[in-house]
Amino acid sequence: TKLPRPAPRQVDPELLAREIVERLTYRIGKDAAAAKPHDWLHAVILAIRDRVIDAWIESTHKTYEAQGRRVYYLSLEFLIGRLMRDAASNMEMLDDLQAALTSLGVDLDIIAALEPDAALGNGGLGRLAACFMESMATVDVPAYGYGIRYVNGMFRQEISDGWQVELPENWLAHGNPWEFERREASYEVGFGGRVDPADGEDAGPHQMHWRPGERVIATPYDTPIAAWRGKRVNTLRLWEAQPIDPILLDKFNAGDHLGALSESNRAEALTRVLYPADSSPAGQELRLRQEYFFSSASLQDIVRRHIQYFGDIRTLPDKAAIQLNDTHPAVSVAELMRILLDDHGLDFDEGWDITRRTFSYTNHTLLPEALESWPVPLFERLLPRHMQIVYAVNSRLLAEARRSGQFDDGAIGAISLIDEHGGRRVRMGNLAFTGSHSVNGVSALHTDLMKETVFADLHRLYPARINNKTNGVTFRRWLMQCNPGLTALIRDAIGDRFLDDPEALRDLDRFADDAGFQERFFSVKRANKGALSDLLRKRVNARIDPAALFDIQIKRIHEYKRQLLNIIEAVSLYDQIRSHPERDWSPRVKLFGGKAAPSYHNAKLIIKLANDVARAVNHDPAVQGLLKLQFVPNYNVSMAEMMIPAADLSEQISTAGMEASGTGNMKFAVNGALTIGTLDGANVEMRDHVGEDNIIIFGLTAQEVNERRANGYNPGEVIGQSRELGQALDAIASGVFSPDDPDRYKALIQGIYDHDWFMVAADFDSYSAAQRSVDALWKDEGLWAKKAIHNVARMGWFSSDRTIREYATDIWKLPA
Ligand code: DL6
Repeated sequence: TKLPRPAPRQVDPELLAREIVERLTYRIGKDAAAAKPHDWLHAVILAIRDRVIDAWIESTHKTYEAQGRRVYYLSLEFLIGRLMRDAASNMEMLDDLQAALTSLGVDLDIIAALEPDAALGNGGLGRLAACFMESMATVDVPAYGYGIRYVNGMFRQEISDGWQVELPENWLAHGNPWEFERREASYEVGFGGRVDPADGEDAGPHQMHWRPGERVIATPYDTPIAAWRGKRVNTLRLWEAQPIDPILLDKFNAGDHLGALSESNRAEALTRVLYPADSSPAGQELRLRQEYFFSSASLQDIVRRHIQYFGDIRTLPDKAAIQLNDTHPAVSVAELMRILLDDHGLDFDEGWDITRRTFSYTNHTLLPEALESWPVPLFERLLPRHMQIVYAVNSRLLAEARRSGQFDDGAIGAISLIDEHGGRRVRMGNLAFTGSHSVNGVSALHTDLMKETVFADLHRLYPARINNKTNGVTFRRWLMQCNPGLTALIRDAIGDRFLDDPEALRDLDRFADDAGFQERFFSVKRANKGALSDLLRKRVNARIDPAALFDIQIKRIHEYKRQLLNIIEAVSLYDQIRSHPERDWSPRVKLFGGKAAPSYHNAKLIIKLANDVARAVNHDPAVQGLLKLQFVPNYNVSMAEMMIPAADLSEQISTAGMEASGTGNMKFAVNGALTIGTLDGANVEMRDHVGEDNIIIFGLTAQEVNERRANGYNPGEVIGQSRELGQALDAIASGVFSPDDPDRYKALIQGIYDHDWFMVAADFDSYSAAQRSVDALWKDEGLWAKKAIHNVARMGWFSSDRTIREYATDIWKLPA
């Protein structure tokens, strides 16, 4: 039977204005005269949301009717940022919205700035998940994203006396009009307790009965994610932990008011905070509890949906493709096995076959400290049934490896799910690898290195499993929304085709030499730089000249990303300008932004150093108008949307072999910044696409880094041969920039002399020479513009739509 559905809505400014006022009146309970900017924001979001919901319901019907395979993207992080402009633009109602608000006397920019950033992620991995959600909708992949609804997402960074201070960011303070609580789809998630053999005559040989000692409720909140042109709307389902008994009345009545709430507090703590660790596991019980909590709730939901629509658990792999975004959800492999064995009575081999055909896994880092593993006693205490399953999988895995006759004891040890060195630990990477039919890296170089390093032995055992899927970014947010000036200029030149097919940007190539186009290109860039300068003046009272070269490094602060190399080079440049004021220097503004994990001492010290150097340089009249440094506090998605369109030079200078891909590198290039970078991560493929004349590459390759490390690299000797490097290091180490605490940077700099794991000294001269070539190029406006335009024109391949199409065809086996 056909059930009634509302008629599709029209969009025109007048109607939209009426709808906004209606939402304001009946949903928020205010009239226009009393409404505050936040009320308008919510009323506007509700009006946009209604249109998104129409398309959402339509998409859900379409998916059910198709009876096809759905994708489930499990990720502990979704760094989605603001949604209002994104949704309005994707629903093609931004112009009408602007007109509607103008007629109501409301400024869109003012209310848009009030929307909090949903910062449920640390950096690249979480932002990639957000781009993928939008691209999956856009390329018409029926998908659910599953994650955690953290109350406090990424911390707010303040800079106090140059030091990072972490404060809680409360994105839910004014409520969240985007989400829908779905209590009816709640599940219980257990921890601890004991495991008994399953009773009953028809119990399978591998069936067990887990009796958890503790239980919490997982309640989902759904956010619709709209495709470009509203073609499909998918769901981001985030879990919140709730207690089974919100209050223990007997304790309360006995006068123990705090004790009565203890269970409630314990449950709520589970989804309270995002771990602010990037590339290193938090190493805490709560983190493992979070991982299992969202994995179990998501798996229960997926299996429930499958049984409801298809009836037979054995067809799960035909209808569900579950992508593990790094190892954070890797315990899902054991959880699905538990469900198949214990709840559905399948035997082990059949369960394992279904599991492997359902899961696939993406690796995002080779850094040893980021390869998650959990102490066996902790894993066993928290997840006793899963521990049994891990052991059972492991014994089969190791038997298979032995049978293959390819491995000695050392290699068998590397394949094992249990790391036997020191304390015994469960290796989550190996579990994810073994339990998946596909394992992918995120750039060509990274994938090659995966095969040679962390997964070398597993790769030998399963040579067809590793594949590459180079990352991408959504051009809707990272070009069309964040850079409307450039988007309009491109449309003017080559028409609208690139809006639907980013590869069509290639048509812009023929304008690279056109002086008139170059001039218009520069004037868009100058306007973006002006807007950023205004913002920084308001935020941090910085005075920066939009005519200078904007040289920007924004990303998490990490030694391998080498903000330190950039700062040391700035110190050296500062020295050179002072020594040779007569030279024709190119005026530069160096901008830094990024957060350091709170427990990462050196990263926090690097932030302080950036601020110390900035203070000295910015106050020195000798370099006025030639060099300026600014650390931009609280870098987040919204700040990236301002900084990237304003950049002339993008710093992608990680130690080769250490950055898995990078995605900031792509965002800058498509917005017309030139990249100065190493041959690391996706920089390698960017060079291939934009052409080596249009990117500034320097430094050791990944292979050379390896060789240097293997052959007894001597940084002291390298420093001895570079006067400029030696002087800059001495200045920093001797307290020139920290007169209040002259020894502040001694140990940091000594680390470069002693071991220099990140090859700062080895790459310094090459980096410095590359920077001087940038200075020279800056003086040739025409040539600079030509290269920048080639970058915009040739970056279409780095759209996350392309990446998602590759996942869909190669891994999820969806019809093309
Ligand atoms: O794949 C997304 C992103 C890459 O672009 C970065 O190069 C990589 O560092 C980042 N990895 C992480 C690692 N976290 N863990 N585990 O964020 O992934």
